[in-house]
Amino acid sequence: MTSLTAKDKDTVRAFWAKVSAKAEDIGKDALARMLIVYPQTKTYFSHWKDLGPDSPSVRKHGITVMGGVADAVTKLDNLTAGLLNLSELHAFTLRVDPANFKILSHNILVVMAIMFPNDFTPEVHVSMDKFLASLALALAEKYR
Ligand code: HNI
Repeated sequence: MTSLTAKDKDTVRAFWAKVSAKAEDIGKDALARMLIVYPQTKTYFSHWKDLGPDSPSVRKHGITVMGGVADAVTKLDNLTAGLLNLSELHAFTLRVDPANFKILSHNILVVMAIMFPNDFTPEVHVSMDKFLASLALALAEKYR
């Protein structure tokens, strides 16, 4: 996994500055999309009453997840250390299969491309893809 270049980091920070105001909508849509397109992920949310796109639980958790992404954007220089607690939570408490991190990251990219077609250039796409892959890797750190 190639690490993030200085250019990637600048691109991620600049793009995030543009889209972060819509982080709640991105998170909600990405989570709702993940639950529909990858139904096996529903097992982690069986305690929720409603898993539909308009469910308050999905909206609330979409906000939570994007809070984690926003935090990661501030820790681009050391995602592994920065996300250690979150990795522990997902590995030991929530027991989320790390393969799902890539799945959610993919859905976040798809939603960003839909919501910001002009800003989501191929250059932004590659840097955001590398950032979210590094985020997934950092979250999987405690599984090793
Ligand atoms: Ni995740 C809780 C961030 C991927 C299942 N998740 C959180 C919290 C954050 C978070 C932040 C709240 C922690 C706390 O309460 O202190 N999750 C992220 C991020 C990603 C991610 C940044 C990847 C981009 N989580 C996933 C995936 C799944 C997942 C892929 C399962 C498919 N996460 C959960 C569950 C919880 C959770 C389940 C607890 C939710 C609840 O109801 O308490």
